[in-house]
Amino acid sequence: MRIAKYIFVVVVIVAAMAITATLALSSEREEAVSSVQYGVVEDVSVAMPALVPQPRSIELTNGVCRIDSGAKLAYSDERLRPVAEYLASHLRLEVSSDEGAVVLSLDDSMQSEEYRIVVGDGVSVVGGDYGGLFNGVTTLLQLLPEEVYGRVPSYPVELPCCKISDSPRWRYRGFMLDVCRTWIDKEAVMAFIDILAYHKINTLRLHLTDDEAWRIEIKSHPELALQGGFRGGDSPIWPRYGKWNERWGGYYTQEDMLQIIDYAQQRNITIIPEIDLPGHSLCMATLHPEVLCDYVPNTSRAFGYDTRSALCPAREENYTLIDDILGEVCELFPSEYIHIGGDEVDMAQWQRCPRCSALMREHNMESTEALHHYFVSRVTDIVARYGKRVAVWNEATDGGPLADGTRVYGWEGVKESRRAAQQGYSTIVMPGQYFYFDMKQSPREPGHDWAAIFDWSKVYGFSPYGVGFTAEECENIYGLEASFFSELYASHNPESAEYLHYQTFPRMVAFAEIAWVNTDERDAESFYERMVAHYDRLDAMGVAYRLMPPKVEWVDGRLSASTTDGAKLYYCIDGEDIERVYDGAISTSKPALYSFISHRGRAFSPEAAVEAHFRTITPKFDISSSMPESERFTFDKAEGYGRIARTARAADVGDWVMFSFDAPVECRRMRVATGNFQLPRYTFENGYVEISYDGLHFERVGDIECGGLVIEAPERGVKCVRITSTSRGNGAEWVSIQPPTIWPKL
Ligand code: TNX
Repeated sequence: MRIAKYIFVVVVIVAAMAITATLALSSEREEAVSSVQYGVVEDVSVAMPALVPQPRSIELTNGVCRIDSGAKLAYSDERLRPVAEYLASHLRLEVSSDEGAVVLSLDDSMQSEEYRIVVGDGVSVVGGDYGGLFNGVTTLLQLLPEEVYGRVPSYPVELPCCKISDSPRWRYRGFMLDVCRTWIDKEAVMAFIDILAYHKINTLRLHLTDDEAWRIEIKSHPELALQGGFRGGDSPIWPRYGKWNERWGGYYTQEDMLQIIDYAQQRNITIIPEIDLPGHSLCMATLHPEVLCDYVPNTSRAFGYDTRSALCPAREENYTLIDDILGEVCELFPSEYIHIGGDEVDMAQWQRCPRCSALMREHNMESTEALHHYFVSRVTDIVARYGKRVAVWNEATDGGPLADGTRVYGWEGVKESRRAAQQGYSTIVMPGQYFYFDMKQSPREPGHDWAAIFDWSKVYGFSPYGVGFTAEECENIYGLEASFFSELYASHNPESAEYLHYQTFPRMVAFAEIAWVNTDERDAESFYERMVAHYDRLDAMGVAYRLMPPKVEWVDGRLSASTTDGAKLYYCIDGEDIERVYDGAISTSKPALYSFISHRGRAFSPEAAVEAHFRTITPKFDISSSMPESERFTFDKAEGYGRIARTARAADVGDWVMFSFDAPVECRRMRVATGNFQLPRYTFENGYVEISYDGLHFERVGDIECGGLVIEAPERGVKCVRITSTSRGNGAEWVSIQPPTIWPKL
């Protein structure tokens, strides 16, 4: 992009000289020149900007094409009006249906989603269909200065004369957004659709229902969204994941959803809805306890991943309810497929259910997997009656072959994705260890880690053959999908897009590349260069992507830091809350005191430092509590710093957990917490922390957040820390207790 800017300056100078010369000419000539709104400047050439994803073929021809603000944007076919308007809104050019500097058209002999661009004396974008043309337009935007993403191009704009031909490897380049665990409103979804569209993603699957929420209006059962869209406060749905004290959430009305669908369609994105059945249905079951196997309404408080959440497959009325729901869903969404879930069903409840047993006997079913198969088949029939097909998570195939045309999403791993493909299903490959962007990007960053800890480079490294798919299996891959499950977003300021962006970008850039480009060959270094050049565009789009951690070195008493992604470096001295600009090596005998971070635009890196900065210590301590310890997860599990411990019952107001050290611990920082390591689950929902230097006198140091608290710079050696609950229950039958994390004095 820098070269392009340099050339731009040259062109402006050349243009200025030309204008000066023109002034000397006759008035008729003057008129002719000023009416030229676009054209080629031949004696100037310009480097091709870095394009992501990389097009199949690029040929650079001579010169640059200059376009003025008075130029028009024309389209050849009424069907192309939405994409013409889309492009015009970025370029701020007038749309015309006859002639223009930029012409959009269709060529039926080309494939779906294929396009070609010719930049010469004007710009022509030709698509095999609407999608093809849209793809071409997203490439055209990348040929232009990045200001187009802010919709403020400064005219004239210059783009290199070239010919580009391109088409995607996979017909389905998807992204799944979990809007349940964290409520993501209509505007935020649209804003994210914009960013996805710039990367040629063509499917957005909305995970609309789960244990924690129901996010889509169902007119025949309005309570599902009206009540199920909110948790906490006076809602019957229990609060979770850091939003404890308020009624929190929302849902999409059908009208909202139509707007989202339209908005996405203009951007070549199909919205696929997911109604997660029969598991992950605790929200629905809280509102309608009768859907469960257990007849007795089960009103005890429940939590995410709760085992009482599976619908009873043997309760006939459930199919009527599902029919009502899916009837509306099928009508609302134009997509061919409706995702009906099928993941993580706890079948123990079916095993205990007399109704399920009777049904199994009646149909000679030998396993609860067969019962699951029965359920999925019944729902498939319902969906088929509305003219649609079903998509399911991979576990749904465990009970036997599913109806022709069923699409399977392989999420548990590569093996499961391959199995679906071997069995002949149209398969979406989305193994968690490559494509779950709720996973951490390095060990000390936020995120889950059950599938893997990985950054963009692992995503970029994925190729079907590389992970063992055979050519035959590849035939059945319909596409790839990346995803963002949002349990952890709720406690990371969900009112801003920052956490969503940070987790998904630039991993999503790498994903867009491999889902598009038709090769299994990878060159991470050159891709990285292209990706960093693309950061100019992400900045202009306002994406808060993750930068690589700065590289930090301490050599001969000098501490230095560097980045490779064009970001600015800052450093912090431990104990101070100031970010200073880093402008050269720091002479110090205490490198561990310093930590570094980088920023550019809204993007930022994780903290980096010499290893000693992160070192923690493990002094001996004891846990005591007003609650008895669990038999299995005894307190000594946490006392050994290895694992977490549990209490044997839920907390009540006034319950406490105390950490008592054998000897007072001098430290610069200490974190004490209830709950699990990554997710605020099994915590004290509300409470406060007290510290004692002598084991007798306690002083309050703060309220807990997400179950714990970081105590900064204790004045003296810490003898005890006590966490006290100020609320009753936490949605589980126990409280988890983590070992403290203690950073020594530096
Ligand atoms: C597994 S993906 C799940 C989700 C969680 C996710 C967290 C799937 C079918 N089930 O319910 O949110 O892991 O990474």
